[in-house]
Amino acid sequence: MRLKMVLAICLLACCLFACGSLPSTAHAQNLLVESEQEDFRVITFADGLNHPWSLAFLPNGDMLVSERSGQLRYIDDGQIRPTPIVGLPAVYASGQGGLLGLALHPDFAENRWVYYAYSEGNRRANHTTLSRGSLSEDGTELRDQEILFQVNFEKQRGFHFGGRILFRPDGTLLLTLGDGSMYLNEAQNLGNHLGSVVRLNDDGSVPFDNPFVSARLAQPEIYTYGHRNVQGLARNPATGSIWAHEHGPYGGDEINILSPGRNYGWPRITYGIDYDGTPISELTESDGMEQPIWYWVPSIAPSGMDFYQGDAFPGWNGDVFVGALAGQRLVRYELDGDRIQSEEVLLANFGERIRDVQTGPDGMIYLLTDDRNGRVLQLRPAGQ
Ligand SMILES: [Ca+2]
Repeated sequence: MRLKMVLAICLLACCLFACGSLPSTAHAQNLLVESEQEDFRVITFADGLNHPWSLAFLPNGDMLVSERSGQLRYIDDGQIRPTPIVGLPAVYASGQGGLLGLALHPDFAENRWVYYAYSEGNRRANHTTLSRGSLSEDGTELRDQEILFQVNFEKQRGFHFGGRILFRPDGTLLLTLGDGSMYLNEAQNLGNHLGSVVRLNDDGSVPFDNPFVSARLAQPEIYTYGHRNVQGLARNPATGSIWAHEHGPYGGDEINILSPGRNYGWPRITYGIDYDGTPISELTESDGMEQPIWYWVPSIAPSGMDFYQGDAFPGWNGDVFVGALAGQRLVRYELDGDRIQSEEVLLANFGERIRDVQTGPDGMIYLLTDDRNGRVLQLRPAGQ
């Protein structure tokens, strides 16, 4: 990126922070960014969303967006329908909890199934749940709701729910979970689902080939464990590997490649320390525990991840993009198979917490910003 562009973005960002009363549609509208491989514009595609969390594209190009406060919104040509989709259950919307990840069934065009993760319960007893409902043809209602999975541990307070959902080519799905924050040691306990990623059939039943189906005292849904709070999940199309990133404590956010039955170490090994400065573990590695393929010190608080494949940005094909909340950036990694070769920080002076990253059917990249007046941003080639 040329220096003058950096300066221009810094100046814009400074102005925006100074002018905090600007309506969100005014800020960073149609910003031009020059970067290593592609020059692009950042367009406000839709705004007025209450802490949007997850974005899913329908086959017709329309979008569904979850709002953490519990609404599921339908976006039609950049217009958010004023009435949220009806039929969703009550969610426990507090702290990091609420309506979280979305995914469409691979056969959505036939069965209209929308899968969604959320926290339910109350301050003293809550857990992550996965449900599905069938979206009416007019997109106004979710029908035939079914609860497919619930974490078997009632935790307190609104932290570390995970909440990303990914369908694999074999028709099963993965759901990421968190350690519940006050229960970090439970991430090593296979007797409950805290701190794990679970694998389910599309109807919520347990796949026969899950790694712990025959293990005594282990929950059969568990696919991987030893995670802290996983909020990014995507499949590398070049290798078929499943990538997941998770929030560390103070430092030590990680990207891991998920392999069935493996232990990713939290809290026994970590590259982070606790928020009060005390060590969580002296160890960064240990036998029988997987190493991350990438970690961030200091933390960026990663959320959302997608591998880019599309025609709009040929220079980015095969790259993986990661959003960041506290780090307020979009990060791009160039890969060789499952190895990260280089990192480029994008939108670093943009002043937005990024919650989700998705490639659209049009090849544009879409981001959700985490804010009370959250937006859908579109990254489009500079010349368009
Ligand atoms: Ca780890």
